[in-house]
Amino acid sequence: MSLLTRRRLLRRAALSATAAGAARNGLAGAAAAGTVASATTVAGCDGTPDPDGEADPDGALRFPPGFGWGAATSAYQIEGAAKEDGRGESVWDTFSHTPGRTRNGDTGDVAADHYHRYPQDLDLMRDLGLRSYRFSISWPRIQADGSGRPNQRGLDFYRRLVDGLHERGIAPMATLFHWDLPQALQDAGGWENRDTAERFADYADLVFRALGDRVPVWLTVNEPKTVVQNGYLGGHHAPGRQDPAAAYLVAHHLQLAHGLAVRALRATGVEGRIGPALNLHPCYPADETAEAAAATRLYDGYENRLYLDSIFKGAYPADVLADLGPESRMVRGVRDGDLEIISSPVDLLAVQYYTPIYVTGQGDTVRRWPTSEAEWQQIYPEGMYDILTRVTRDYGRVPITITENGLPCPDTLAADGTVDDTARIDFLRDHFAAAHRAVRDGVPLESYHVWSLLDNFEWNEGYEQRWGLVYVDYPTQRRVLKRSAHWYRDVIRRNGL
Ligand code: IFM
Repeated sequence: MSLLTRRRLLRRAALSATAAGAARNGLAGAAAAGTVASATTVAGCDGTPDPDGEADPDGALRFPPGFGWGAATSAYQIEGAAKEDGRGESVWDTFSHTPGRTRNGDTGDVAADHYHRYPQDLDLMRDLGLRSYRFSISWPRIQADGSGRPNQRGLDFYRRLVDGLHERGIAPMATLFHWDLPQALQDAGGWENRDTAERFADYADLVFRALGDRVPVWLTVNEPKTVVQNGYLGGHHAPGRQDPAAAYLVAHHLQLAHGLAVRALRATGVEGRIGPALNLHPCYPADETAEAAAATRLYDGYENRLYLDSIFKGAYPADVLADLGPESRMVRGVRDGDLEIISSPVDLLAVQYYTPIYVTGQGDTVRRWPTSEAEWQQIYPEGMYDILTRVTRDYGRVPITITENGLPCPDTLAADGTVDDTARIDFLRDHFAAAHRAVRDGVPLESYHVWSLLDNFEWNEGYEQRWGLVYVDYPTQRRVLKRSAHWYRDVIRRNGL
C-alpha cells in the first residue's frame, strides 16, 4: 500500500480521535485564521440550461415546477423501540452499548421515539409542506437475524408509515440500508463476507414485494464510503474496526450489494425507481503544485470515483486499484461479473453533500473554510455546485436527488418556546442557491432533502449534535419547529428563495 494511502488512513484515524473532542460552540475555524483560498473547481457541466431554473425578474430563485422539497432521516437515528415487535439487534445496538464508543454512552434505544410517535411526525411533515420524505428501513426489524422469513410486524410499521405519507400528499423515498446491519450477519463476518451482499438482496426482495406498491423511489446503500472509512478505517462507527485491508473489501461488497438490490427490484417486476445514495466530496488541491494536483486526483478516486465509476462506468478507477495493489484483499475479492452487477442501470443518483476536501502534495488534508460542530465539515456551498455539475459532466444526465445536506447547530429551547437557528437558515439558503445555479446550468436535479427532519442520534456523537429542522426535547419527546423549519416552509411554499 502506497505512502499516500497510508497517510490517508492515518489522517482518518486522527480525525476520528479529534472528532471526539471537537469544539461545541458553533462555527469556528480556518477562515478566521485568514487561510481562505479560492478553490480550484472541477465544475463545468455541459448540460442543457434549464429555463425553469432561472431567476425570476423579481430576483427570486425559483426551482422547477413540482420540485421535491423534502427532509431525511434514518431508522436507527430516530425510531427507538429497539426491542419491540420482533426487531433483532444491529451492529449499532452492539456498538452503542459498548462502553466508550459513543459520547455520553448514548444509544438508539429510544432516540426520537419515532416508532411510537410517527403519526405526530407525519403531521409535522404535512405542516411543513414537505413533498418528499426520505427514511430508511431497519433491516433487523424485517429480518431479526438478517435472513429467512420476514417479520410481519416490522413490515406493518413501514406500511403504516408510507400509507400515512400518501394520506398527507408526501412521496415516500425509502433507503434499504442505513448502517444498521443485523448483528447476526456481523457475527458471520459482516460486510467482509461476500455472502452478506447476497443476504442484502434477499432482504431487499422481501421489502420490494411488501411495500413496492407504495414506494416510488428506493435507495440501496446509504453512504458506503462512511461504512468503509468510519467503520473500518477510523473505527469510530460500528463495527469499530481499524483494518485498511478489510476496509476496501467491504467497499466492494457494499457496491455488490447495491447492484444485487437493483437487480432484485427489476426481477420482482415491481414498478419503482432505484439508485445509490452516495456522499460525495469535491476534492481540491491545497496549493498550486503538481504534487498537490496528483494527490488530489488519487484522493478523489477514494472519495468519489471508487463508488461512481463502478456504478456508472462498470470499472473501479485504475489509480485506486493500483494504489491498493494487486494483492490487496479488495482486488483479490473482485470476481468475474461483479462489475456488471454493480453497474446494473439505475434510475437516479442520490447525492449527499456536506463538505469539500483540500489535499496537500503529501496527501494530507487541510481546512479552508469555517467548520461546524461536526469537525469534519467545512462550510462551502460552492462545493454543492461543483459536485452536482461534475457528476452530470462526468457521468451523464442521470436524474439527481439530493438526499442529505444540513448543519449541526448548538440549538437550545428558549423560555418562550422558540429555537433560533439562524446559522442553519444561512447555511441552507446558500446551499439551495448553489443547487439552483446547478439546475440553471443543466443539472437534472429533481429534489432536495434537508438532513434532518428531527434532531436524532448522531452515531458516535450521540445526542449532542442537533441536525434537525425540528427540535426534540429528549426527556419529554416534545417536538418544536425551529426557526429554520418555519423558514423552510416558506421556501417550499414559494418553490424557491
Ligand atoms: O447523521 C448522518 C447520516 O446518518 C449520514 N450522513 C451524514 C449525517 C450527518 O453526519
